[in-house]
Amino acid sequence: MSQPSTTPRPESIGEARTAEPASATPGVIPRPVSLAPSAGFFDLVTTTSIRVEPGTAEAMAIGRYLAEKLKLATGFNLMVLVASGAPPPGAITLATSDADPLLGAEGYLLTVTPAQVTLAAPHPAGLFHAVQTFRQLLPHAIESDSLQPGPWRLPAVSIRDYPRFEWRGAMLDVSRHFFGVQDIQQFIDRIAYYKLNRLHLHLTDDQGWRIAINAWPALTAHGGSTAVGGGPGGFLTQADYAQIVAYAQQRYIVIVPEIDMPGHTNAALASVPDLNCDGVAPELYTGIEVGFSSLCVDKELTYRFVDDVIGELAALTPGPYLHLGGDEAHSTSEAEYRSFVERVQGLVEAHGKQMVGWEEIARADLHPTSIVQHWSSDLAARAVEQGIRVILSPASRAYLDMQYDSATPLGLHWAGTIEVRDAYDWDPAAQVPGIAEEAILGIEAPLWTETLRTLADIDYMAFPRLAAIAELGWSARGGHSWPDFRERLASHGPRLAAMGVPFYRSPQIDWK
Ligand code: NGO
Repeated sequence: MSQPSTTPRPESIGEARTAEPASATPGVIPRPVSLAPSAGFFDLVTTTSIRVEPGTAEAMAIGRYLAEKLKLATGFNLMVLVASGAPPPGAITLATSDADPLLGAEGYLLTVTPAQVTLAAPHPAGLFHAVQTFRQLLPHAIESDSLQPGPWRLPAVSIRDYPRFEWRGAMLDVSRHFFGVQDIQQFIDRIAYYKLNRLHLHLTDDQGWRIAINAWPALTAHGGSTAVGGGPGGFLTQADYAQIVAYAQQRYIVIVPEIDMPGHTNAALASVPDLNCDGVAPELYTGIEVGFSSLCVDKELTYRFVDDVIGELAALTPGPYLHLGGDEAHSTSEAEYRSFVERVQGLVEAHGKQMVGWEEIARADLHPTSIVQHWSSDLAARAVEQGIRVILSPASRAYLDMQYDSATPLGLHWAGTIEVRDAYDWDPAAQVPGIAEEAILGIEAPLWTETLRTLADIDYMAFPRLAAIAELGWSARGGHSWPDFRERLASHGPRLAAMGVPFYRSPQIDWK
């Protein structure tokens, strides 16, 4: 699936400051770059057709996806057909030809008139995002998976939209507690609704190794057999992983797999005795301390192991990124840590991928194509000095595992508590001294799962904060406004409820 990587900066289009008055913005999240309401409504009815231009298989797939989504609540079997020429009244048209190339890899136009709807984008990813906006213009009951009464009416509107940042991600830790294919797919659907385009999977940690590696079967056979608190654990087969990748691809989301190293490796060390410097495997670990484990960085076997793991994962991963973790390697000396990261960088590149790592990797000599992920210090600014781009995941704003307040039954609070406004009301370009807009590849919200066991737990911690992070990643800086976001978010309460998301009903929002 094509996913061009260049996104125009708002300045190049000159619309960054076309802020609408708050009251004129329907409840679309992330807030579109520009939105002009006009008179009247479009009625979605049984005879509405979805028309796709000839020769665009991806647009056809998006048309079918839209029809399937709309069918559940409306019961309509909308026709999806290939057609050219002027659309008849009552049609929804998906078009990629002649769309303004300045909209970039993910931008789109959405025009709703009483007679028809047009979704236009130079690339299919933009059409997919336009579909999410279209859903958000319909009544909230459209998100239900059972038949609802309707009517299905959208306000006439003209939207021009494209993202501020190229990387808009969420991270899910499937190591501390294991989450399987179904849960991950549900999470993918939720994040796609808010136009995120990266899902970072934290696949390994001290408590569990969750991805099958054919050359080292003990990793999952033993290392995947438990979890925090001593539960049964679990792991993804390579077929499971491929299924997740394909599901994400259909939703224009790139999977970013992470194998955390050299620290956070107790599950591997417990599974393969030879990976330990003394050849003795430790016990499996089910607590939540960090920083005690390390691969044996002086052993050649370590690099054969890393090369095998990276090689198998790279072969399964169409996206360009491979995350090697690199955080909290407190049991590895500074010199050893640096030489380890530099050597692994070469292995990742030898398998045709770009290395991503937590901010600690900025201590090593990095290539300009490597990517550093900020989470709690100013280390990433060092990488920027080396010409490297940064993903921002400031723990005090973007960590979805932090409690909302001291009464939140789940989560941690080492980085403070994060209410919805804390998650929303910050500017990425002003967050870390030395990391300005140009150095920021994007934003990502990590969800660590030491205290989370079920999809309902994930939903409760992620929503609504992930909607706030999504808006920071997508929407123009000039349109940032807490009062405006707060109002739009209120209208997402019934939407999330219709999807079956047991979200946190923050007292900061007057939920509808
Ligand atoms: C830290 C740590 C993780 C924890 C998480 C909990 C990073 C990058 N390493 O973030 O192992 O799970 O905090 O909030």
